[in-house]
Amino acid sequence: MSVKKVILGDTEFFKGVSRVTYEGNESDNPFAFKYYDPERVVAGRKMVDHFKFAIAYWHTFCGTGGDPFGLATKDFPWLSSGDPYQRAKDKMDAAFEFITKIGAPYYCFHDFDLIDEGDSLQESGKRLQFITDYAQEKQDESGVGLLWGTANLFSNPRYMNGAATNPDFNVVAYAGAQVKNALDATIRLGGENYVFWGGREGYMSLLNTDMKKELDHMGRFLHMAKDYARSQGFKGNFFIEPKPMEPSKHQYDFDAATVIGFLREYDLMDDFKLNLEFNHATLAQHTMQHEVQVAANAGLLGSMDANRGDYQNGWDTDQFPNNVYELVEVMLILLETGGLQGGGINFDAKTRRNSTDLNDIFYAHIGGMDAFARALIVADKILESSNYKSLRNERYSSFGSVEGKAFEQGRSTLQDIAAFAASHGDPEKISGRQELFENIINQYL
Ligand code: XLS
Ligand code: NI
Ligand code: NI
Repeated sequence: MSVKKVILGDTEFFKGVSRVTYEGNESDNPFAFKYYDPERVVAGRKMVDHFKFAIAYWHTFCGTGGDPFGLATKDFPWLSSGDPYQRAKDKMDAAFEFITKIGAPYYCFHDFDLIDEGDSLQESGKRLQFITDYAQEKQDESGVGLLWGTANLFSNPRYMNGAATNPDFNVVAYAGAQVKNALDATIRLGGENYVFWGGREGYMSLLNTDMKKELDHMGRFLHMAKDYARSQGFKGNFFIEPKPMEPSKHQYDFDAATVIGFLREYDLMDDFKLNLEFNHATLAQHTMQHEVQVAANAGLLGSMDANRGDYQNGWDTDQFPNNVYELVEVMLILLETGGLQGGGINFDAKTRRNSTDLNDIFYAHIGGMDAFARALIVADKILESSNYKSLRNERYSSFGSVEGKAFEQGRSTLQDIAAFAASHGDPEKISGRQELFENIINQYL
């Protein structure tokens, strides 16, 4: 899928910026890509298809910079109408103007990013249908697709004790109604995937929590959602997005390994994969590389939420990704394991609270897309031209011996390898040469 043309509503919101194009790294134009060239083929695929970049509706068009210590700082002109329906249309005009100007082939949303929640389930459903119709028009005009939809099951106070894992069945059922509507919208808009991020699916204190019961409920809920979507013809993937904490003290979808265990236990492996987020990985005390590798090992690497954390702050700062060295490590794994299954790269990132110009939104996304593009090019070169793979393989070469193979293939016993050890004496010290591996990335950057 690629963007057909720039789509303007009645008002042009991002005045003075036209379609962002690739100009190469000699260009000084801050509104041009230096590395992201959608048509360029790397490792057998166009860049546009490697990444499937998506714009996150919530941060980019709804996030006005408020934090626990202060009010909104960003005066988004598309939020000025007093009428929720008109405001939603204006916001969508701004969104499609930005998405088509930046040339992203996809976007992602929560139900109530698109339009404000109403004061009853009925009114909310009506609103969502209204804006889904409008989104359909916008998508058709532009060629932009929906990478994934989701339901916001964490902002409304009714979810303070959880959504699918709420101890009150009334709330669980309400969450079900909301997910049903969000699935309907996603399906109608040709959404390729559907995400569950369980911000409030967890606990604040185990003293008042029956964890086993709550996890069983979550398993049931996900089965129901999946069965409903399949019955409506949805062919895409469901993704679970792990995060260890924030807003809950402990979230059930802690990290990739935990989610994979959950999916196995509740028999959801056939329909669900993972949507991994950089800043969530680091909150779980992992690197993103670790999370990506864990998911790929299980064949469940679905999609990514791109951002970065902060070395000093311990929370989800959701900054735009710019650490090319780190991204190269991620792209190496992606290229070696066959890439994302069904998903793409969604910029779940926000400009800083004091980045108050509309142009900042362009700089941020251009920077992020360029960082990924550069990392892809470098990772491909490393795999194609350096001795990276052979150096790593060499570390495992002793498993190529007769005894090593017998071990790997399950043909030897503990007595066998004990006898092998007895006849071979103390192993030699073999360096892991970490610094040498690290230098390879720098050499190709
Ligand atoms: C929050 C999550 C959220 C999900 C979608 O930390 O990243 O934005 O991506 O609900
Ligand atoms: Ni996310
Ligand atoms: Ni996040």
